[in-house]
Amino acid sequence: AEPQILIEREENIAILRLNRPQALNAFTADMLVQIREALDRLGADVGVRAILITGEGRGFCAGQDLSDPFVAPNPGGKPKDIGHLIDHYYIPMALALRDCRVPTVCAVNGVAAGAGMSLAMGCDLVYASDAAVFVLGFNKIGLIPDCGATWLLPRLVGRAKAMEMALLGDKLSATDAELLGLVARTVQAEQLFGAAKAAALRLASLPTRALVETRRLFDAAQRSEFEPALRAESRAQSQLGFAHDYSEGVAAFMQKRPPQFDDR
Ligand code: T3D
Repeated sequence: AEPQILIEREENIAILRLNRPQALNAFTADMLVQIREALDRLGADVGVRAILITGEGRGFCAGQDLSDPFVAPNPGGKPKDIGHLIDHYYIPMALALRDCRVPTVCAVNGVAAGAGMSLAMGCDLVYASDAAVFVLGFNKIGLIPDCGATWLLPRLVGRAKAMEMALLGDKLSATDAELLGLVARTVQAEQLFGAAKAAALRLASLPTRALVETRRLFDAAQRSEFEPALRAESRAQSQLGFAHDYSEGVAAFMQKRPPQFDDR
């Protein structure tokens, strides 16, 4: 059988491709495990300084594979426990993405539906092809947005739009997604991969540890008052101040040369 994800290395970035194009890269349980393992493994590899996630074929990811016997309801039979799938497969993947030790870039090449949209939203930098479409779709199958969507979507687009997308489940074009702040940038389809790769390479040249701390503090600040956020910044800054990348960054600036960052 074809591998469900493909991993390539290019310079100091890793490219992770969802590879079930015939089903618009819908997730199977195996695939979720493989994505989680890849994020952990690549994030721990000092040769990898950014991870680019994209989909093979015309779709990015259609969310849970609804024909997977693991979850597909079997009329008349015993109902399946979706909670088991969420707890053991989706949550570990969502946490691996949130805690990834290098920055992540998503190139949304086509439709991102259900948990596929959550995967995209969970990445640090999201670029979308002008052919991409975003749809939660959970409402149509009697479920709630998951894989972090209830947390991520209202923060990205605000409650009003998040409610509209979740309750009505309409498709959003890439252009609208950019206007709403759901993606950082929309790029012409032919240029998407190149633009996302260039961004990943740029991230790879920057101080990884500081970038990952920035993600952590942005997320933490969402749950915090202003003053605790100031204190958390101070603690993180103090740690970073003792680290190599800070001395290297300042030295490189003073000596007018490119920096060589390597903290993790
Ligand atoms: O158990 C649980 O469900 C819990 C887990 C929750 C996490 C979730 O992600 S739930 C949400 C699951 N996803 C969806 O509900 C989306 C279902 N798909 C669609 O609504 C549409 O396919 C799209 C809007 C994504 C794209 O539409 P379109 O018209 O571009 O393509 P299509 O013709 O519908 O799909 C192309 C093929 O992919 C088709 O197969 P075929 O006919 O060519 O053999 C279609 O069946 C297949 N496909 C699309 N999405 C899925 C899928 N196969 C399995 N699972 C899918 N999710």
